[in-house]
Amino acid sequence: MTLIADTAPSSTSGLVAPPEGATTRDVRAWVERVAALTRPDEVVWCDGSESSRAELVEVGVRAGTFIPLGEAQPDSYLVRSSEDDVARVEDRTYLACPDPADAGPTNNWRDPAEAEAELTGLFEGSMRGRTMYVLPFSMGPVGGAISQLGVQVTDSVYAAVSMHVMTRVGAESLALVEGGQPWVACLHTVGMPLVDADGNEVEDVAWPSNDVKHIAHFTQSREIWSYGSGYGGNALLGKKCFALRIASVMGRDEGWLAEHMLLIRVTSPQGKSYHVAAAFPSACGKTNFAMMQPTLPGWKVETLGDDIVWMRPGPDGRLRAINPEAGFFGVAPGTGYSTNPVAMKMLDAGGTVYTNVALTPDGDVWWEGKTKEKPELLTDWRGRAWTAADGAEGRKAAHPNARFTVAADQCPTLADDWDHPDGVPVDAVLFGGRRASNAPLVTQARDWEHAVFLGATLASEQTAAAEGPVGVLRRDPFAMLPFTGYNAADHWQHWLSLGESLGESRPEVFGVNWFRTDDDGSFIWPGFGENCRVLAWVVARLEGTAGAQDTPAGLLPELGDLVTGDLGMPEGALEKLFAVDPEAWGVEADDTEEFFTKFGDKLPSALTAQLTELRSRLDALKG
Ligand code: GTP
Ligand code: SPV
Ligand code: MN
Repeated sequence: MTLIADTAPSSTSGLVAPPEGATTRDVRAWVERVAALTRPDEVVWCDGSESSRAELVEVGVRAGTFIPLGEAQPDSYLVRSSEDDVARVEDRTYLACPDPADAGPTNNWRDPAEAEAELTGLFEGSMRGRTMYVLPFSMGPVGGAISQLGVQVTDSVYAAVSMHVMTRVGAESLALVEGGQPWVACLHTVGMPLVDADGNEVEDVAWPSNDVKHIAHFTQSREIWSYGSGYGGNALLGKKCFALRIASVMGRDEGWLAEHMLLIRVTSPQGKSYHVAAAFPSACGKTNFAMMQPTLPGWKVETLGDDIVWMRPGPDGRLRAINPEAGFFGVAPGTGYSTNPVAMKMLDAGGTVYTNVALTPDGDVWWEGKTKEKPELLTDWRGRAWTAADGAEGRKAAHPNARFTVAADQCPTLADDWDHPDGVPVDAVLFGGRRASNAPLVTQARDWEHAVFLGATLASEQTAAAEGPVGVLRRDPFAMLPFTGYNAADHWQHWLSLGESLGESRPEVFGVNWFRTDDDGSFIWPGFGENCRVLAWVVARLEGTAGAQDTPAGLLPELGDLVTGDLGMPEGALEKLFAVDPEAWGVEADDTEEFFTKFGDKLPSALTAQLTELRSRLDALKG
C-alpha cells in the first residue's frame, strides 16, 4: 500500500486534522492512510459482537498474551505486562496545541507540527508483521445526546479486547461515524514490528512494547497518537486520552465537563435518592466508593460509574451526568472480600481480564488485600515463584497497580438505568485526596467560589497508578492533574462560569479525606462501607436537617451529627479527623500561593480572593 497522495503533505503523514474543507474525516480513507503508514499484514474491522470479542481472546491466547484461568475464574484470563510497562507514563504524555499557554504549567506541551513529524517517523512501519484492529466505538450510550464517538486502531490484541469491555465497540457506532458524525481519531501501536530494519523476521513476545513511549493529544484536531505502551490509560484510548483529555477540551469549548469522577445514587432510609459524583485521584478509592455496601441500616448505594463522568446542563437547568465507559478498569490490590465485597462478587462471576496479579497453583488469582491470609505458594505478577516467606519479606505477589477489566453490567450494585442516555441530575460533588494530615474527614464548601477553591487546591499522596515516587504529596487539582487537556487554571474558570450559569440549581460541593493517619501512621477512619456515614451527613446537608460549624477548612459537621457512636473509635479520634491546625494550614496556604503563582494571570481572581479569605480566617483562629 502507498500513502494516498492527495491528502498527504510531503513532510508528514497528513493524518492530523481532516482534509481541508471537510468537517469530519472519512473513516475508510483514514484507516487506509494509517495502514499505509504503519504497514500491518492485515486490517481487521471489529463489529463488537460477542463472537468477534471471543475470537480476539483466542488470538491473545495463541500469542501467549492471555493465560486462561481455572474453574474459580470462569471465562477469565491473566495478562502479564512487561516489567517496565505497568502504569501511565505522565512524563511522556503531552498536549500538542499551537499555544503552550493552552497546556499551562501542569501539562507537557509539544508543537503540533513537530510532534506530528516525530510520531509519523515512529509510526512508519510500526505494525509490520502484525494485525491492525479497527475499533469504532461510542463513549456513552450510542447516539446519546451527551455521548461521543471514536475510532481506535491498534496492533495490540490486549488493547482491542479491553476496548470491547470498556467502551461500546461495534457496527452501530461505525454507522454513525460513516453517517458524518464527528469522531475522535485514536491511533495506537505497541511500537514493536515483527520485521526489523533489514527485513528480517522478529520473534513476538507475550507483551510487546517499546522503551520509547509517546502519549500525544492533538487537542485542536481531536486526535490521539499513542506509541510504545500496551498498558491501561496509555493504550485503551477511549479512557483517559479521549474521555478526559480530549473531552475536557470539547467541554470547555461547548459548555460541559469531563471529570475524573465516580457516580452513584444514594438512597436514604426514608427512600429519598440523590446522585453524587466524586473526584478522587488515581487509586484513591473511586471504585471502592462506587460499589460501597453501606454499614448504616436502611441506606443503599447504587453504582453508575467508577472513574469518569461527563456532565452538562440539562433542559431543566440542572447538571446531568453520564458515565461514558462500559466497564471497570479497577485497582486489584486492596480490593478484597472485607473491603469491597461487591467488586469481589463481580470479579468471581467471570468474564474478567486480570493484569499483573498473582496466579495460584489451581488457576485462581490473588493480590495483596484480596484475603487476609497470604497463600503459601503463588506465581507472582512477573511469572516467578513466590512463597509466603517472600511475602513476609515484603516482595509483592501482585504489582501495586495490578488491575481487573470487567463489563459494568456484571456489577451486582449497578443501577438499572446506569446507561440511560440522558444521565442523572447531580445533587452533590465530592473532592477527595489521600492526605495523612490537614484535610478533614468531610467539609462542605461555603459557596460556589469556595467549591472551586476546594477542587483547585486538592492535593494527594502519589500512588502506583502512574510511574513515579509513591507517597509523595502533590497538588492534584480536581483529581485531574494528569488528565486536563488544557490549562488547569482555565479549567477552574470553566467551573466558575458553569456554576454561575447553573445558578441555584448547581450541586452542593464537599471535600472528603478517608486517609488521615494517627501518630503511628495508621488510618484513623475505618473507611470503605463506613464512608456511608459521611454520605449520610452530605444528604442531611442537602435536606437541611444538619447544622455545620464554619471553619477555615469550610463547613464542618457538628460532631454529634455524624453517626459514629457504634464504631468503637478511640477517645479523641473523631476530633483528630476534623482538627484544623492554624499553623499547618498556614503552611498549606503558602504552598497554595506558590502553586497558584505558576498560573500567572490565567489564575481566576475569585481563587486569589479565596486564598486571602482563608488566611484571614486562619489569623482570626490564631487570635
Ligand atoms: P483509578 O482507577 O486509578 O482512578 O483509582 P480508584 O480511585 O478507582 O481507586 P480504588 O477505588 O480502586 O482504590 C484503590 C486503593 O484505595 C485500594 O488499595 C483500596 O484499598 C484503597 N481504598 C479505597 N477506599 C478506601 C477507604 O475508604 N479507606 C482506605 N484506607 N483505603 C481505601
Ligand atoms: C487512573 O490511573 O486514574 C486509572 C487507570 O483509572 S488508567 O486507565 O491506566 O489511567
Ligand atoms: Mn482513574
